[in-house]
Amino acid sequence: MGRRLVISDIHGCSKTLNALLQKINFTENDTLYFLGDYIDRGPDSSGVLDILINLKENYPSVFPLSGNHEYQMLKAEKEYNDASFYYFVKNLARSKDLLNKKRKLRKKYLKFMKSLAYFAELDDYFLVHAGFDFRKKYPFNDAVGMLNIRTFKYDKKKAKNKTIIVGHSPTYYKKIQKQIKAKKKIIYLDNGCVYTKPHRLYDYKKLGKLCCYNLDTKELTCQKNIDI
Ligand SMILES: [Mn+2]
Repeated sequence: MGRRLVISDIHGCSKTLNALLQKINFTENDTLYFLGDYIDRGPDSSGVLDILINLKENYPSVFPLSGNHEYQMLKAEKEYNDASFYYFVKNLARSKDLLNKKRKLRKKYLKFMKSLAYFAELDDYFLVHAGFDFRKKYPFNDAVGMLNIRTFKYDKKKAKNKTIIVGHSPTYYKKIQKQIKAKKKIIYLDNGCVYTKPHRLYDYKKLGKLCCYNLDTKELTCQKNIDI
């Protein structure tokens, strides 16, 4: 039996992702889930998408989910005019490398981002970028909630008593370990790999790693950021 592995927010850190894939020794026998937020902030959004597109093409057991950054990029591409779209990508998202010479999203990235599911349900887990707003009648149809919610209350019935693995909210390394050890029903896996410098909200010394969680052995393997 292969492993079931989950990797959270990569944010343009392609070297760090490659190093983590090496470290976990990913093979075709493994099932690998990604929790979204592949692009923006870091230096190489296109490089991260290239890795994921390549993985997905070569391994049927790789499942990338959408994050709020992919969702926002698609929304901007659809709704903004040319000038404001370029401003958004260059200055706000900071992922100009996703564009072609005409300042449009490159087709392969557009196609990939459009293909992303919002959550995955396994026998014993739900995987989702941010979480579920269980106050809603249909939390699994609520894209905005699944991609953006910060804290949410676990609902045993709606979650079918399954453990929920989320990214999105930078979580200190020790806290990630604690949640796993305590067998929490919600596990925040994002150690904010792009936060490698002093930050107004976070203690960056407790962040800066890209983590991979093994859903069966509960083992956590992390790679320190090597992109920035
Ligand atoms: Mn996010």
